[in-house]
Amino acid sequence: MKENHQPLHSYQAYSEAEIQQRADAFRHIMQRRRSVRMFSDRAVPRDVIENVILTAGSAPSGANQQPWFFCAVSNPLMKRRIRVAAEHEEQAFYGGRAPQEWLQALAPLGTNASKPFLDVAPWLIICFAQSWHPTADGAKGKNYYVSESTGIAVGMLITAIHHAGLVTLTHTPSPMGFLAEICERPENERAFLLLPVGYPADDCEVPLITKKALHDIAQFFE
Ligand code: IYR
Repeated sequence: MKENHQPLHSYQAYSEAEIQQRADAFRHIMQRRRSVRMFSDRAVPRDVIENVILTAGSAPSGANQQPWFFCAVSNPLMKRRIRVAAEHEEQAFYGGRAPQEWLQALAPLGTNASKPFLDVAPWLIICFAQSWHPTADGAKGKNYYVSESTGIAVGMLITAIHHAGLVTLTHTPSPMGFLAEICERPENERAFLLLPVGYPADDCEVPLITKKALHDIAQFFE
């Protein structure tokens, strides 16, 4: 055995039939996920949020540097501050900063600068990416594959939220500088994504969209 290694104790073996059944069943679970913009204010217990963040934290990362940090906000005053700041940015975006082509791409989603979900949803999880790490002697240490790693962690976070029975939205107010300020994050971190988490509103609606077919997203070389 290599130094600092151990046998793969955690692997769970299944028969090929079980693997086929599990892959198919999980696809059906995940295909029910939708990005939700209309939230209920119903509370979600903190331990659920702790668990989905720990699932995200189990993601693979470049050199296992785990270059992510999550701020979970249920404090109403802080949610309000975030909403006000995000809507301020979005007003600039929808009111002129966004190129016409981008606004046209967003039109089918019916989004605009109003972001009520930012103070209605019981939790906001803000994901920060750590562009570098402070070394022992106070220098800037290099982090590897930061966007890839953080993107994978957020993908697992979204999967965990959906699997738990809650809904979320990958919200990207842009620019997101205000989030590091409000959350008082250190200078090596930049906001990566903001996810409101909770239950859908009773009258929740989602845009009519479709996902690409297998042949549009994959090619097999056998
Ligand atoms: N950040 C803006 C615009 C927006 C961008 C994408 I990419 C979307 O999928 C939806 C909206 C907003 O949140 O309104």
